[in-house]
Amino acid sequence: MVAVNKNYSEVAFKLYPKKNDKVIQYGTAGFRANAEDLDHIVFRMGFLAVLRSKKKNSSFIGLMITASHNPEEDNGVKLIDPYGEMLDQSWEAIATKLANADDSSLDSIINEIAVNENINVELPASVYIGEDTRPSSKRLAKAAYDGVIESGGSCTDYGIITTPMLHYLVKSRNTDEEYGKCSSNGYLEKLSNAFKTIRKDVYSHKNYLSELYFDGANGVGSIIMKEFLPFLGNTISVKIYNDKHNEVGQLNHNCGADFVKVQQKAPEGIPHVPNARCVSVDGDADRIVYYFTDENGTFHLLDGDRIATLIAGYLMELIKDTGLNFNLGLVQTAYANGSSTNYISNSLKIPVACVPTGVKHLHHKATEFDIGVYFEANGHGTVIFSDRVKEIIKKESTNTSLDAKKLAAVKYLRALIDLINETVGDAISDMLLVETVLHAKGWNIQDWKATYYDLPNRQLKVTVKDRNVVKTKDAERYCVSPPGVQDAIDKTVKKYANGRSFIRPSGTEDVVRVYAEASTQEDADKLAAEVVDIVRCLAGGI
Ligand code: NG1
Ligand code: ZN
Repeated sequence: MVAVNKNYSEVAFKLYPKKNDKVIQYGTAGFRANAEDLDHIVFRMGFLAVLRSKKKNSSFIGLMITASHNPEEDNGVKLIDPYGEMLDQSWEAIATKLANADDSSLDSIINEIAVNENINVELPASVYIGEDTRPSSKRLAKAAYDGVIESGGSCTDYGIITTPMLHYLVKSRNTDEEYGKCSSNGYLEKLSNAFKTIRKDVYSHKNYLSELYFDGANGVGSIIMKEFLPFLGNTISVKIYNDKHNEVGQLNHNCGADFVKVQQKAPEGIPHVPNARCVSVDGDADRIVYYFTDENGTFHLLDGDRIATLIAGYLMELIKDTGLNFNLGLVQTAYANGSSTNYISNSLKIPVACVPTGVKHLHHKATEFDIGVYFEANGHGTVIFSDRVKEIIKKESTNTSLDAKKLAAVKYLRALIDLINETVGDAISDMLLVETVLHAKGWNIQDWKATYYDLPNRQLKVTVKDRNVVKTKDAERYCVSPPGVQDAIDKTVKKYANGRSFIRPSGTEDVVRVYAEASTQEDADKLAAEVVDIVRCLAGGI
Protein backbone atom coordinates (compact mmCIF):
# COMPACT_ATOMS: atom_id res chain seq x y z
CA MET A 1 0.00 0.00 0.00
CA VAL A 2 1.35 3.44 -0.86
CA ALA A 3 0.22 6.33 1.30
CA VAL A 4 -1.74 8.96 -0.59
CA ASN A 5 0.74 11.69 -1.25
CA LYS A 6 -1.47 14.72 -1.82
CA ASN A 7 -2.80 17.52 0.23
CA TYR A 8 -6.53 17.04 -0.33
CA SER A 9 -7.53 19.03 2.75
CA GLU A 10 -5.60 22.08 1.69
CA VAL A 11 -6.75 22.06 -1.92
CA ALA A 12 -10.39 21.47 -0.93
CA PHE A 13 -10.27 24.28 1.61
CA LYS A 14 -8.73 26.60 -0.98
CA LEU A 15 -10.93 25.76 -3.99
CA TYR A 16 -14.24 24.32 -2.73
CA PRO A 17 -14.47 24.74 1.04
CA LYS A 18 -17.27 22.97 2.88
CA LYS A 19 -20.07 25.51 3.07
CA ASN A 20 -22.41 23.99 5.61
CA ASP A 21 -22.91 21.18 8.06
CA LYS A 22 -26.01 19.69 6.43
CA VAL A 23 -25.64 15.93 6.47
CA ILE A 24 -26.09 14.36 3.04
CA GLN A 25 -26.44 10.69 2.11
CA TYR A 26 -25.51 8.82 -1.07
CA GLY A 27 -28.96 7.39 -1.80
CA THR A 28 -30.77 5.59 -4.61
CA ALA A 29 -29.75 8.31 -7.04
CA GLY A 30 -26.42 9.47 -5.62
CA PHE A 31 -26.39 12.82 -3.79
CA ARG A 32 -29.25 15.23 -4.37
CA ALA A 33 -29.77 18.63 -2.79
CA ASN A 34 -30.25 22.28 -3.58
CA ALA A 35 -27.54 23.11 -6.12
CA GLU A 36 -26.10 25.84 -3.87
CA ASP A 37 -25.11 23.21 -1.30
CA LEU A 38 -23.32 20.89 -3.69
CA ASP A 39 -20.06 22.47 -4.92
CA HIS A 40 -17.76 20.97 -2.30
CA ILE A 41 -19.55 17.62 -2.50
CA VAL A 42 -19.19 17.37 -6.24
CA PHE A 43 -15.50 18.40 -5.98
CA ARG A 44 -14.96 15.56 -3.49
CA MET A 45 -16.77 13.14 -5.78
CA GLY A 46 -14.06 13.99 -8.31
CA PHE A 47 -11.58 12.64 -5.72
CA LEU A 48 -13.73 9.58 -5.18
CA ALA A 49 -14.09 8.86 -8.89
CA VAL A 50 -10.29 8.84 -9.19
CA LEU A 51 -10.00 6.42 -6.26
CA ARG A 52 -12.69 4.24 -7.78
CA SER A 53 -10.88 4.20 -11.14
CA LYS A 54 -7.67 3.10 -9.41
CA LYS A 55 -9.55 0.49 -7.43
CA LYS A 56 -10.84 -0.86 -10.75
CA ASN A 57 -7.36 -1.09 -12.26
CA SER A 58 -7.56 2.22 -14.09
CA SER A 59 -10.93 1.56 -15.74
CA PHE A 60 -12.90 4.63 -16.76
CA ILE A 61 -15.50 5.80 -14.22
CA GLY A 62 -18.53 8.00 -14.95
CA LEU A 63 -19.64 11.03 -12.97
CA MET A 64 -23.06 12.47 -13.83
CA ILE A 65 -24.34 15.84 -12.69
CA THR A 66 -28.14 15.71 -12.58
CA ALA A 67 -31.12 15.79 -10.27
CA SER A 68 -33.31 14.03 -12.84
CA HIS A 69 -36.98 14.91 -12.28
CA ASN A 70 -36.34 17.16 -9.24
CA PRO A 71 -37.03 20.89 -9.53
CA GLU A 72 -34.56 22.97 -11.50
CA GLU A 73 -32.94 24.54 -8.42
CA ASP A 74 -31.81 21.12 -7.18
CA ASN A 75 -28.91 19.19 -8.55
CA GLY A 76 -27.09 15.96 -7.85
CA VAL A 77 -24.12 13.76 -8.57
CA LYS A 78 -23.74 10.05 -9.04
CA LEU A 79 -20.90 7.77 -10.05
CA ILE A 80 -21.00 5.06 -12.71
CA ASP A 81 -18.93 1.88 -12.44
CA PRO A 82 -16.82 0.47 -15.35
CA TYR A 83 -19.48 -1.67 -17.02
CA GLY A 84 -22.05 1.09 -16.88
CA GLU A 85 -23.51 -0.13 -13.60
CA MET A 86 -24.39 2.16 -10.74
CA LEU A 87 -21.66 2.65 -8.12
CA ASP A 88 -21.22 -0.55 -6.13
CA GLN A 89 -23.35 -0.41 -3.00
CA SER A 90 -20.35 -1.00 -0.74
CA TRP A 91 -18.96 2.38 -1.83
CA GLU A 92 -22.10 4.35 -1.00
CA ALA A 93 -21.09 4.60 2.66
CA ILE A 94 -17.59 5.67 1.58
CA ALA A 95 -19.09 8.39 -0.61
CA THR A 96 -21.28 9.55 2.27
CA LYS A 97 -18.34 9.72 4.66
CA LEU A 98 -16.24 11.70 2.21
CA ALA A 99 -19.06 14.11 1.42
CA ASN A 100 -19.78 14.93 5.06
CA ALA A 101 -16.20 15.19 6.34
CA ASP A 102 -14.64 18.48 7.41
CA ASP A 103 -12.05 19.83 4.99
CA SER A 104 -9.33 19.16 7.53
CA SER A 105 -10.13 15.43 7.73
CA LEU A 106 -10.04 14.78 4.00
CA ASP A 107 -6.40 13.68 3.93
CA SER A 108 -6.89 11.06 6.60
CA ILE A 109 -10.20 9.83 5.15
CA ILE A 110 -8.79 9.44 1.66
CA ASN A 111 -5.78 7.67 3.07
CA GLU A 112 -8.09 5.38 5.01
CA ILE A 113 -10.13 4.59 1.87
CA ALA A 114 -6.96 3.77 -0.04
CA VAL A 115 -5.72 1.48 2.71
CA ASN A 116 -9.04 -0.25 3.50
CA GLU A 117 -9.81 -0.79 -0.17
CA ASN A 118 -6.30 -1.91 -0.96
CA ILE A 119 -5.95 0.68 -3.72
CA ASN A 120 -2.72 1.12 -5.62
CA VAL A 121 -2.66 4.92 -5.61
CA GLU A 122 0.17 5.00 -8.15
CA LEU A 123 -2.11 3.76 -10.93
CA PRO A 124 -3.46 6.23 -13.49
CA ALA A 125 -7.17 7.12 -13.26
CA SER A 126 -9.71 8.33 -15.83
CA VAL A 127 -13.12 9.85 -15.39
CA TYR A 128 -15.90 10.78 -17.85
CA ILE A 129 -18.26 13.56 -16.83
CA GLY A 130 -21.73 14.34 -18.17
CA GLU A 131 -24.30 16.91 -17.09
CA ASP A 132 -27.95 17.79 -17.58
CA THR A 133 -29.29 21.20 -18.66
CA ARG A 134 -29.77 22.75 -15.19
CA PRO A 135 -28.31 26.26 -14.89
CA SER A 136 -26.06 25.00 -12.07
CA SER A 137 -24.80 21.94 -13.96
CA LYS A 138 -21.90 23.59 -15.82
CA ARG A 139 -20.56 25.04 -12.59
CA LEU A 140 -20.85 21.72 -10.78
CA ALA A 141 -19.33 19.79 -13.67
CA LYS A 142 -16.35 22.16 -13.43
CA ALA A 143 -16.10 21.41 -9.69
CA ALA A 144 -16.09 17.68 -10.42
CA TYR A 145 -13.50 18.18 -13.18
CA ASP A 146 -11.29 20.13 -10.77
CA GLY A 147 -11.66 17.35 -8.20
CA VAL A 148 -10.45 14.76 -10.71
CA ILE A 149 -7.53 16.87 -11.92
CA GLU A 150 -6.44 17.95 -8.43
CA SER A 151 -6.22 14.33 -7.39
CA GLY A 152 -4.12 13.41 -10.38
CA GLY A 153 -6.72 11.80 -12.67
CA SER A 154 -7.45 12.56 -16.28
CA CYS A 155 -10.90 13.74 -17.20
CA THR A 156 -13.17 14.23 -20.22
CA ASP A 157 -16.27 16.37 -19.85
CA TYR A 158 -18.85 15.27 -22.44
CA GLY A 159 -21.02 18.30 -21.69
CA ILE A 160 -24.81 18.01 -21.84
CA ILE A 161 -25.80 14.39 -22.36
CA THR A 162 -28.48 12.10 -20.94
CA THR A 163 -27.65 9.92 -17.94
CA PRO A 164 -28.00 6.70 -20.01
CA MET A 165 -25.59 8.10 -22.60
CA LEU A 166 -22.92 8.48 -19.94
CA HIS A 167 -23.55 4.89 -18.82
CA TYR A 168 -23.12 3.82 -22.45
CA LEU A 169 -19.91 5.85 -22.90
CA VAL A 170 -18.34 4.38 -19.77
CA LYS A 171 -19.25 0.84 -20.73
CA SER A 172 -18.18 1.16 -24.35
CA ARG A 173 -14.84 2.67 -23.25
CA ASN A 174 -14.14 -0.23 -20.90
CA THR A 175 -15.36 -3.07 -23.16
CA ASP A 176 -14.66 -4.32 -26.65
CA GLU A 177 -15.51 -2.54 -29.89
CA GLU A 178 -18.39 -4.90 -30.55
CA TYR A 179 -20.51 -3.18 -27.89
CA GLY A 180 -20.39 0.12 -29.76
CA LYS A 181 -18.18 3.12 -30.46
CA CYS A 182 -17.32 5.24 -27.44
CA SER A 183 -18.84 8.56 -28.56
CA SER A 184 -22.20 10.31 -28.48
CA ASN A 185 -22.62 9.50 -32.17
CA GLY A 186 -21.63 5.90 -31.44
CA TYR A 187 -24.56 5.68 -29.05
CA LEU A 188 -27.02 7.18 -31.54
CA GLU A 189 -25.67 4.94 -34.31
CA LYS A 190 -25.97 1.82 -32.22
CA LEU A 191 -29.61 2.46 -31.28
CA SER A 192 -30.69 3.66 -34.69
CA ASN A 193 -28.97 0.82 -36.56
CA ALA A 194 -30.70 -1.76 -34.36
CA PHE A 195 -34.03 0.01 -34.77
CA LYS A 196 -33.66 0.23 -38.55
CA THR A 197 -32.67 -3.44 -38.78
CA ILE A 198 -35.98 -4.34 -37.19
CA ARG A 199 -38.24 -1.64 -38.65
CA LYS A 200 -36.89 -1.72 -42.21
CA ASP A 201 -39.08 0.68 -44.18
CA VAL A 202 -42.51 -0.35 -42.98
CA TYR A 203 -43.90 2.65 -41.11
CA SER A 204 -47.41 1.48 -40.37
CA HIS A 205 -48.79 -1.92 -39.55
CA LYS A 206 -52.49 -2.65 -38.92
CA ASN A 207 -53.56 -0.16 -36.22
CA TYR A 208 -50.02 1.08 -35.61
CA LEU A 209 -49.13 4.50 -37.01
CA SER A 210 -45.56 5.65 -36.89
CA GLU A 211 -46.27 9.06 -35.38
CA LEU A 212 -45.29 10.12 -31.91
CA TYR A 213 -45.57 13.31 -29.80
CA PHE A 214 -42.50 13.77 -27.59
CA ASP A 215 -42.43 15.82 -24.36
CA GLY A 216 -38.76 16.55 -23.65
CA ALA A 217 -39.38 18.01 -20.13
CA ASN A 218 -37.51 21.13 -21.36
CA GLY A 219 -34.32 19.22 -20.71
CA VAL A 220 -31.57 17.18 -22.33
CA GLY A 221 -34.09 14.67 -23.71
CA SER A 222 -35.32 17.23 -26.23
CA ILE A 223 -31.75 18.06 -27.32
CA ILE A 224 -30.76 14.44 -27.85
CA MET A 225 -34.03 13.55 -29.56
CA LYS A 226 -33.41 16.33 -32.10
CA GLU A 227 -29.89 15.05 -32.70
CA PHE A 228 -31.27 11.56 -33.03
CA LEU A 229 -33.86 12.30 -35.73
CA PRO A 230 -31.45 12.30 -38.69
CA PHE A 231 -30.13 8.90 -37.55
CA LEU A 232 -33.64 7.46 -37.54
CA GLY A 233 -34.39 8.61 -41.09
CA ASN A 234 -37.90 7.78 -42.23
CA THR A 235 -38.49 4.94 -39.82
CA ILE A 236 -40.50 6.96 -37.34
CA SER A 237 -41.95 10.44 -37.14
CA VAL A 238 -41.32 12.16 -33.80
CA LYS A 239 -42.71 15.62 -33.10
CA ILE A 240 -40.70 17.25 -30.33
CA TYR A 241 -42.27 19.60 -27.72
CA ASN A 242 -41.10 21.08 -24.43
CA ASP A 243 -37.64 21.78 -25.78
CA LYS A 244 -37.03 25.06 -23.91
CA HIS A 245 -33.89 23.78 -22.25
CA ASN A 246 -32.31 27.23 -22.36
CA GLU A 247 -35.10 28.99 -20.50
CA VAL A 248 -34.62 29.30 -16.77
CA GLY A 249 -37.40 27.79 -14.67
CA GLN A 250 -38.74 25.49 -17.38
CA LEU A 251 -37.03 22.15 -16.65
CA ASN A 252 -39.60 19.57 -15.49
CA HIS A 253 -42.01 22.46 -14.93
CA ASN A 254 -45.56 21.21 -15.56
CA CYS A 255 -44.15 18.64 -17.95
CA GLY A 256 -41.96 15.58 -18.13
CA ALA A 257 -42.42 11.99 -17.03
CA ASP A 258 -42.65 12.63 -13.29
CA PHE A 259 -45.27 15.36 -13.68
CA VAL A 260 -47.38 13.19 -15.97
CA LYS A 261 -47.08 10.13 -13.73
CA VAL A 262 -47.67 11.82 -10.38
CA GLN A 263 -50.28 14.38 -11.50
CA GLN A 264 -51.92 11.87 -13.83
CA LYS A 265 -52.48 14.50 -16.45
CA ALA A 266 -51.07 15.60 -19.79
CA PRO A 267 -48.10 17.97 -19.68
CA GLU A 268 -48.38 21.59 -20.73
CA GLY A 269 -46.76 22.68 -23.97
CA ILE A 270 -47.93 19.81 -26.17
CA PRO A 271 -51.03 19.87 -28.39
CA HIS A 272 -54.03 17.76 -27.41
CA VAL A 273 -54.58 15.59 -30.45
CA PRO A 274 -57.25 12.97 -29.63
CA ASN A 275 -55.78 9.45 -29.31
CA ALA A 276 -52.31 10.54 -30.43
CA ARG A 277 -49.51 8.46 -28.95
CA CYS A 278 -47.48 10.72 -26.64
CA VAL A 279 -44.35 10.16 -24.56
CA SER A 280 -42.85 12.13 -21.70
CA VAL A 281 -39.27 11.73 -20.56
CA ASP A 282 -37.73 13.14 -17.37
CA GLY A 283 -35.01 15.75 -16.83
CA ASP A 284 -32.09 13.44 -17.61
CA ALA A 285 -33.98 11.14 -20.01
CA ASP A 286 -33.64 7.90 -18.10
CA ARG A 287 -37.38 7.51 -17.59
CA ILE A 288 -40.32 7.43 -19.93
CA VAL A 289 -44.09 7.16 -19.73
CA TYR A 290 -46.66 7.04 -22.53
CA TYR A 291 -50.07 8.69 -22.47
CA PHE A 292 -52.97 9.74 -24.66
CA THR A 293 -56.07 11.84 -24.35
CA ASP A 294 -59.15 10.28 -25.92
CA GLU A 295 -61.85 11.96 -28.02
CA ASN A 296 -63.80 12.76 -24.80
CA GLY A 297 -60.81 14.53 -23.35
CA THR A 298 -60.10 11.75 -20.84
CA PHE A 299 -56.44 11.29 -20.00
CA HIS A 300 -54.93 7.77 -20.09
CA LEU A 301 -51.51 6.95 -18.66
CA LEU A 302 -49.35 4.03 -19.78
CA ASP A 303 -46.59 3.96 -17.21
CA GLY A 304 -43.58 1.77 -16.40
CA ASP A 305 -45.79 -1.17 -15.37
CA ARG A 306 -47.52 -1.02 -18.70
CA ILE A 307 -44.22 -0.78 -20.60
CA ALA A 308 -42.83 -3.73 -18.64
CA THR A 309 -45.83 -5.95 -19.37
CA LEU A 310 -45.79 -5.04 -23.05
CA ILE A 311 -42.10 -5.85 -23.39
CA ALA A 312 -42.17 -9.00 -21.25
CA GLY A 313 -45.22 -10.40 -23.07
CA TYR A 314 -43.58 -9.77 -26.41
CA LEU A 315 -40.22 -11.24 -25.41
CA MET A 316 -42.00 -14.35 -24.21
CA GLU A 317 -43.63 -14.82 -27.65
CA LEU A 318 -40.31 -14.24 -29.33
CA ILE A 319 -38.48 -16.73 -27.13
CA LYS A 320 -41.14 -19.29 -28.00
CA ASP A 321 -40.55 -18.62 -31.70
CA THR A 322 -36.80 -19.17 -31.31
CA GLY A 323 -37.44 -22.61 -29.84
CA LEU A 324 -34.80 -21.83 -27.19
CA ASN A 325 -35.24 -22.43 -23.52
CA PHE A 326 -34.67 -19.20 -21.56
CA ASN A 327 -36.30 -18.23 -18.30
CA LEU A 328 -37.85 -14.80 -18.40
CA GLY A 329 -38.86 -12.86 -15.30
CA LEU A 330 -40.23 -9.46 -14.44
CA VAL A 331 -39.23 -7.31 -11.47
CA GLN A 332 -41.42 -4.58 -9.96
CA THR A 333 -41.62 -2.49 -6.80
CA ALA A 334 -44.51 -1.93 -4.40
CA TYR A 335 -45.55 1.04 -6.59
CA ALA A 336 -46.55 -1.33 -9.39
CA ASN A 337 -50.27 -1.21 -9.97
CA GLY A 338 -51.99 -4.29 -8.51
CA SER A 339 -53.69 -4.92 -11.87
CA SER A 340 -50.36 -5.11 -13.65
CA THR A 341 -49.10 -7.71 -11.19
CA ASN A 342 -52.27 -9.77 -11.69
CA TYR A 343 -51.97 -9.49 -15.46
CA ILE A 344 -48.33 -10.62 -15.44
CA SER A 345 -48.98 -13.57 -13.14
CA ASN A 346 -52.39 -14.70 -14.36
CA SER A 347 -52.54 -13.80 -18.06
CA LEU A 348 -48.92 -13.68 -19.19
CA LYS A 349 -47.89 -16.36 -16.68
CA ILE A 350 -44.48 -14.79 -16.25
CA PRO A 351 -42.74 -15.00 -12.85
CA VAL A 352 -42.82 -11.66 -11.08
CA ALA A 353 -40.69 -10.43 -8.17
CA CYS A 354 -41.13 -7.38 -5.93
CA VAL A 355 -38.12 -5.50 -4.52
CA PRO A 356 -37.55 -2.20 -2.66
CA THR A 357 -37.62 1.08 -4.62
CA GLY A 358 -34.41 2.03 -6.37
CA VAL A 359 -33.10 0.80 -9.67
CA LYS A 360 -30.14 -0.97 -8.10
CA HIS A 361 -32.54 -3.37 -6.33
CA LEU A 362 -34.49 -4.05 -9.50
CA HIS A 363 -31.40 -4.49 -11.60
CA HIS A 364 -29.85 -6.87 -9.11
CA LYS A 365 -32.96 -9.05 -8.92
CA ALA A 366 -33.33 -9.08 -12.72
CA THR A 367 -29.89 -10.68 -13.05
CA GLU A 368 -31.37 -13.83 -11.47
CA PHE A 369 -33.23 -14.55 -14.70
CA ASP A 370 -31.83 -15.47 -18.12
CA ILE A 371 -33.77 -12.48 -19.36
CA GLY A 372 -34.89 -10.03 -16.69
CA VAL A 373 -37.32 -7.20 -17.43
CA TYR A 374 -37.49 -4.56 -14.72
CA PHE A 375 -39.39 -1.30 -14.48
CA GLU A 376 -40.42 1.09 -11.78
CA ALA A 377 -43.98 2.34 -12.20
CA ASN A 378 -42.52 5.80 -12.85
CA GLY A 379 -41.02 4.58 -16.13
CA HIS A 380 -37.45 3.78 -15.17
CA GLY A 381 -36.38 0.37 -16.36
CA THR A 382 -34.81 -1.86 -18.95
CA VAL A 383 -34.19 -5.49 -19.90
CA ILE A 384 -31.04 -7.44 -19.10
CA PHE A 385 -29.80 -10.57 -20.81
CA SER A 386 -27.41 -13.03 -19.19
CA ASP A 387 -24.08 -13.66 -20.91
CA ARG A 388 -25.27 -17.20 -21.64
CA VAL A 389 -28.31 -15.88 -23.52
CA LYS A 390 -26.19 -13.46 -25.51
CA GLU A 391 -23.73 -16.15 -26.49
CA ILE A 392 -26.45 -18.56 -27.56
CA ILE A 393 -28.29 -15.89 -29.56
CA LYS A 394 -25.06 -14.84 -31.28
CA LYS A 395 -24.22 -18.42 -32.16
CA GLU A 396 -27.71 -19.38 -33.30
CA SER A 397 -28.10 -16.29 -35.50
CA THR A 398 -25.61 -17.87 -37.92
CA ASN A 399 -26.96 -21.40 -37.57
CA THR A 400 -28.16 -22.19 -41.10
CA SER A 401 -29.73 -25.47 -40.04
CA LEU A 402 -32.43 -23.60 -38.09
CA ASP A 403 -35.80 -23.39 -39.84
CA ALA A 404 -36.67 -19.99 -41.30
CA LYS A 405 -39.08 -18.99 -38.55
CA LYS A 406 -36.67 -19.83 -35.76
CA LEU A 407 -33.77 -18.12 -37.51
CA ALA A 408 -35.82 -14.97 -38.06
CA ALA A 409 -36.83 -14.91 -34.37
CA VAL A 410 -33.22 -15.38 -33.24
CA LYS A 411 -31.99 -12.57 -35.52
CA TYR A 412 -34.80 -10.34 -34.31
CA LEU A 413 -33.88 -11.03 -30.69
CA ARG A 414 -30.26 -10.20 -31.47
CA ALA A 415 -31.26 -6.82 -32.89
CA LEU A 416 -33.45 -6.18 -29.84
CA ILE A 417 -30.48 -6.78 -27.55
CA ASP A 418 -28.61 -4.07 -29.46
CA LEU A 419 -31.56 -1.73 -29.17
CA ILE A 420 -31.73 -2.11 -25.42
CA ASN A 421 -29.46 -0.13 -23.09
CA GLU A 422 -28.88 -2.85 -20.53
CA THR A 423 -26.80 -0.66 -18.23
CA VAL A 424 -29.68 1.49 -17.01
CA GLY A 425 -33.19 2.77 -17.79
CA ASP A 426 -32.94 4.80 -20.99
CA ALA A 427 -35.93 6.83 -22.17
CA ILE A 428 -34.89 6.87 -25.82
CA SER A 429 -33.94 3.21 -26.02
CA ASP A 430 -37.10 2.21 -24.12
CA MET A 431 -39.20 4.33 -26.45
CA LEU A 432 -37.75 2.61 -29.53
CA LEU A 433 -38.35 -0.76 -27.89
CA VAL A 434 -41.99 0.04 -27.17
CA GLU A 435 -42.42 1.35 -30.71
CA THR A 436 -40.92 -1.88 -32.01
CA VAL A 437 -43.35 -4.03 -30.04
CA LEU A 438 -46.41 -1.94 -30.90
CA HIS A 439 -45.42 -2.01 -34.56
CA ALA A 440 -44.89 -5.79 -34.51
CA LYS A 441 -48.28 -6.31 -32.89
CA GLY A 442 -49.97 -3.74 -35.12
CA TRP A 443 -51.40 -1.97 -32.07
CA ASN A 444 -52.41 1.60 -31.53
CA ILE A 445 -52.22 3.07 -28.05
CA GLN A 446 -55.83 2.12 -27.22
CA ASP A 447 -55.12 -1.53 -28.12
CA TRP A 448 -52.21 -1.43 -25.72
CA LYS A 449 -54.30 0.20 -23.00
CA ALA A 450 -56.98 -2.47 -23.37
CA THR A 451 -54.66 -5.30 -22.21
CA TYR A 452 -55.72 -4.61 -18.58
CA TYR A 453 -57.27 -1.81 -16.55
CA ASP A 454 -55.21 -0.06 -13.90
CA LEU A 455 -56.60 0.30 -10.42
CA PRO A 456 -57.06 4.00 -9.70
CA ASN A 457 -54.25 5.20 -7.43
CA ARG A 458 -52.83 8.23 -5.68
CA GLN A 459 -49.31 9.14 -4.58
CA LEU A 460 -48.80 11.81 -1.90
CA LYS A 461 -45.91 13.00 0.24
CA VAL A 462 -45.77 14.08 3.87
CA THR A 463 -43.09 16.20 5.50
CA VAL A 464 -42.04 14.78 8.85
CA LYS A 465 -39.42 15.74 11.45
CA ASP A 466 -37.22 12.78 10.53
CA ARG A 467 -38.17 10.57 7.63
CA ASN A 468 -35.78 7.88 8.82
CA VAL A 469 -38.10 7.00 11.73
CA VAL A 470 -40.14 5.15 9.10
CA LYS A 471 -38.75 1.64 8.69
CA THR A 472 -40.19 -0.97 6.39
CA LYS A 473 -39.84 -4.62 5.43
CA ASP A 474 -41.22 -6.99 2.81
CA ALA A 475 -40.05 -4.85 -0.13
CA GLU A 476 -41.41 -1.74 1.61
CA ARG A 477 -44.95 -3.07 1.73
CA TYR A 478 -45.01 -3.33 5.52
CA CYS A 479 -44.14 -0.56 7.97
CA VAL A 480 -42.37 -1.94 11.05
CA SER A 481 -41.74 1.38 12.75
CA PRO A 482 -43.05 3.68 14.25
CA PRO A 483 -45.20 1.25 16.19
CA GLY A 484 -48.90 1.28 15.43
CA VAL A 485 -48.57 2.73 11.91
CA GLN A 486 -49.05 -0.55 10.03
CA ASP A 487 -52.05 -1.54 12.18
CA ALA A 488 -53.66 1.80 11.48
CA ILE A 489 -52.96 1.46 7.72
CA ASP A 490 -54.39 -2.10 7.71
CA LYS A 491 -57.60 -0.93 9.39
CA THR A 492 -58.04 1.91 6.93
CA VAL A 493 -57.28 -0.20 3.88
CA LYS A 494 -60.00 -2.70 4.86
CA LYS A 495 -62.66 -0.05 4.32
CA TYR A 496 -62.00 0.13 0.58
CA ALA A 497 -62.66 -2.44 -2.14
CA ASN A 498 -59.35 -3.55 -3.67
CA GLY A 499 -57.62 -1.20 -1.25
CA ARG A 500 -53.84 -1.28 -0.87
CA SER A 501 -51.56 1.30 0.68
CA PHE A 502 -48.02 1.60 1.97
CA ILE A 503 -45.59 4.26 3.16
CA ARG A 504 -41.82 4.60 2.89
CA PRO A 505 -39.19 7.27 3.41
CA SER A 506 -38.06 8.84 0.13
CA GLY A 507 -34.43 8.33 -0.78
CA THR A 508 -34.24 11.53 -2.82
CA GLU A 509 -36.41 14.05 -0.96
CA ASP A 510 -36.90 14.84 2.71
CA VAL A 511 -40.41 13.35 2.82
CA VAL A 512 -42.36 10.19 3.53
CA ARG A 513 -44.20 8.92 0.45
CA VAL A 514 -47.72 7.54 0.62
CA TYR A 515 -49.17 5.26 -2.06
CA ALA A 516 -52.78 4.09 -2.23
CA GLU A 517 -54.90 2.25 -4.77
CA ALA A 518 -58.55 1.18 -4.74
CA SER A 519 -61.44 0.36 -7.04
CA THR A 520 -62.39 3.98 -7.69
CA GLN A 521 -60.35 7.17 -7.90
CA GLU A 522 -62.45 8.69 -5.14
CA ASP A 523 -61.60 5.79 -2.83
CA ALA A 524 -57.90 5.84 -3.77
CA ASP A 525 -57.81 9.58 -2.96
CA LYS A 526 -59.63 9.08 0.35
CA LEU A 527 -57.41 6.17 1.34
CA ALA A 528 -54.26 8.15 0.51
CA ALA A 529 -55.52 11.14 2.52
CA GLU A 530 -56.30 8.93 5.53
CA VAL A 531 -52.88 7.33 5.40
CA VAL A 532 -51.31 10.80 5.23
CA ASP A 533 -53.13 11.58 8.49
CA ILE A 534 -51.79 8.38 10.04
CA VAL A 535 -48.24 9.40 9.10
CA ARG A 536 -48.80 12.90 10.48
CA CYS A 537 -50.11 11.59 13.79
CA LEU A 538 -47.82 8.62 14.35
CA ALA A 539 -44.62 9.41 12.45
CA GLY A 540 -43.91 12.98 13.52
CA GLY A 541 -45.61 15.00 10.79
CA ILE A 542 -44.92 18.73 10.74
P1 NG1 B 1 -37.70 8.17 -3.85
O1 NG1 B 1 -37.57 9.64 -3.66
O2 NG1 B 1 -36.82 7.31 -3.01
O3 NG1 B 1 -39.13 7.76 -3.82
C1 NG1 B 1 -37.60 8.41 -6.53
C2 NG1 B 1 -38.50 7.42 -7.23
C3 NG1 B 1 -37.72 6.13 -7.42
C4 NG1 B 1 -36.41 6.37 -8.17
C5 NG1 B 1 -35.63 7.52 -7.51
C6 NG1 B 1 -34.40 7.91 -8.27
C7 NG1 B 1 -40.91 7.09 -6.95
C8 NG1 B 1 -42.02 6.80 -6.03
N1 NG1 B 1 -39.68 7.12 -6.42
O4 NG1 B 1 -37.17 7.84 -5.33
O5 NG1 B 1 -38.53 5.22 -8.08
O6 NG1 B 1 -36.62 6.57 -9.52
O7 NG1 B 1 -36.46 8.67 -7.33
O8 NG1 B 1 -34.62 8.83 -9.26
O9 NG1 B 1 -41.14 7.31 -8.14
ZN1 ZN C 1 -34.05 10.52 -14.29
